[in-house]
Amino acid sequence: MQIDAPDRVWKNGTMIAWKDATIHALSHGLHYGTAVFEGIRCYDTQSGPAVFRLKDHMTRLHTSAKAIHMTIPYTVNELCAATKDVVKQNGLRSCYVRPISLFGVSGIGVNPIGYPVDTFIMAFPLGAYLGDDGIKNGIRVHTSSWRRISSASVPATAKICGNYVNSALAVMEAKQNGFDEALLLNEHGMVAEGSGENIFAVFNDIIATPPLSTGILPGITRDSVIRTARGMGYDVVERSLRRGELFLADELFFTGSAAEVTPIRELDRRPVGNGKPGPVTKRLQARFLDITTGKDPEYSEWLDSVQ
Ligand code: PPE
Repeated sequence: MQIDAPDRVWKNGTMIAWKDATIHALSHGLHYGTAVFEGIRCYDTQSGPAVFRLKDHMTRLHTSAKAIHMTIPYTVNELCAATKDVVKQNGLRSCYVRPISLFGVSGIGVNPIGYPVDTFIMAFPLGAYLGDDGIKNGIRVHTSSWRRISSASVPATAKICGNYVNSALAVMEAKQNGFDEALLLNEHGMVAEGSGENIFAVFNDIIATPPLSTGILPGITRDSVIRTARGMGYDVVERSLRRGELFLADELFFTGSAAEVTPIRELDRRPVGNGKPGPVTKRLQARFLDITTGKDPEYSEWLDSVQ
């Protein structure tokens, strides 16, 4: 996915030029995947740009770091302030924010304890992650031959860069097979998540999504959708789902900071429902858009104004 490079990037407390936002080739995070990141959206609202659930994302960055024994030398509040600064200094209104912290250079070897930690925060405009047609009409998904990495091997529920080789393999396979996105099952064959999204299924107006114990990323969009759907009167259950059950669902959709609420119109060459985004998905998608763009006062605390 192409992006337009902004002017400035935040690195370890100072603003630098985009072209200088580089890392050394011997960085531990590059060699061994020992880095953690976030994906956050900032929306254009009536009161200026506002970042969606910024504090929750930065808290998750810290939690992910803890899982790999990394101490980010900036507090959650400092990272939130830095994010707003990056958005402001680049004159952005609606954009995607990508913070990343990695173990840098010290020597060679797998153990990074005592290595320096570098933190970058980038922000740039980003359209619909799964395409304009995808967010409107739904996407075509296939079940990956790759299983979601197990929490028995790595902290799979943390947003660790190395974990994403699993996602990259799955999405490459999906694209090569002519699909838009992959769905991964976990090591026990239960439905887990997309390469960069959580999944929801609708059965007779009951909304189901795999529990965190499946080994999925605890998505902030997932949490937002669960809470708003319950507030709208829907029954939302977190329960294990089998692949076969998904073919019986009336509706399926993905959630993610990048993907937002994206309908799934086809799974493994079977139409979902009538092959068009269903009413529940459309209601939740519209509600999510209202909330993120500041048109819904009920969840205004989820928006952090950049001004
Ligand atoms: N599962 C995975 C594996 C995942 O990467 C994401 C976010 C989610 C679920 C949804 O989590 P949340 O964003 O908190 O609702 N994926 C990020 C990275 C996408 C990318 O291409 O990079 C994102 O959406 O920002």
